[in-house]
Amino acid sequence: MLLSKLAIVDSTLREGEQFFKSNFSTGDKVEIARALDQFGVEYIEVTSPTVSPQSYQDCKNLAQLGLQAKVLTHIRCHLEDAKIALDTGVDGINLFMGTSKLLRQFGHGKSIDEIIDIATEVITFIHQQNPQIELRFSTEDSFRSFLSDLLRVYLAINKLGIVNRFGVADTVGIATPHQVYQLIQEMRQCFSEDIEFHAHNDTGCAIANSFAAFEAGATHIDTSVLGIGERNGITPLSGLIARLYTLDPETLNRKYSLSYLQKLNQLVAEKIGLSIPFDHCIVGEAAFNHKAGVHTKAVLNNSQTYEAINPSYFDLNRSVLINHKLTGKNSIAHRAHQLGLNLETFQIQAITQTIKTLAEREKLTSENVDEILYSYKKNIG
Ligand code: HCA
Ligand code: CU
Repeated sequence: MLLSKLAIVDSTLREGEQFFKSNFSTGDKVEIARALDQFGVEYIEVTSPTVSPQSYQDCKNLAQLGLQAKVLTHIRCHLEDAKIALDTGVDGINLFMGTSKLLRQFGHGKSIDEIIDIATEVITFIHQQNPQIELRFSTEDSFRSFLSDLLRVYLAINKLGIVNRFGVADTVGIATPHQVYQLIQEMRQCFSEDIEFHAHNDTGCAIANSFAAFEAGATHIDTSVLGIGERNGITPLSGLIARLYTLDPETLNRKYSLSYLQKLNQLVAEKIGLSIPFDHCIVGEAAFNHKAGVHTKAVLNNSQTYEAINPSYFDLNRSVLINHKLTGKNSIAHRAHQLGLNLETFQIQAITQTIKTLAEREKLTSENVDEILYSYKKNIG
């Protein structure tokens, strides 16, 4: 699968609404949708209009914003839901239905044959009402479903010749990258329609699983900003972007406004009342900090030595930290040079030793380091 052809289905406004801290107002939804559009995701998935009268209004409103991104809504595979969704003017409808034994027994209570019958009825109805609408059918809890059941459902629906894409959902975040690769590859061999993948992050594999899906031929990957969603969420947009960056930064940069990623994350973080996690890919506070002397020396010579991702694509800066006991003479010399201080090697060595000794005893700031450098120069000068 080519990176240029991959589409991101961002579900911050659907799966993200299921996050325990989310409570987006109409205004929040519009702001987030516009920000996602500015970043350049291809699709924006929004909460089902059947949830409440306000969700219905919001869905309609978002569909009419005139965004570049296609607006999708996500509904149960029910005729009643489909009628309401059709009324909102969305570009596409994402249908889903559980196929695992657990969901069939304790969720909707339907057999595989009944699932096929209902899906056929709903899909045919939607197509009759609006042949232009983009349709996706997804099996919920795909990785705890029998492969034979999944293929039976996909192939029966595919015969209708209506659905644009089939979805695979790792609903409880249980799949491994290997399993994801195998399932998508199997599907790829059975039909040529697009394939969407939705990964939960319960075992920390959401980004790796999404990438495995892409490698096996998935055409659409679901994300949410900061990964927000049910429990601990789904594939975070920044994580997917980081993973894809390593393939081909230039293509990625042409597809998306990478320099807007930080603002988009900040906006969503603000709306849910949390800060961006320090270790979040690209936009977390720690992402571009270099510390140990061995690292800082090499990074100052060539940043690629210890960076898979160049922060400048994202309008971010790297920090080379020198105010600690792990610091080294090369980084101190670099800082002295930046400050316009001309010091001999033996002097730099002495200053480095002073900084290391002091840092063992107390917390030093970068300003402290600069003061030490200035005062050394003054005393000897
Ligand atoms: C959920 C549904 C879903 C649907 C994914 C999809 C999941 O349990 O809330 O439509 O592809 O994780 O299975 O988000
Ligand atoms: Cu989900």
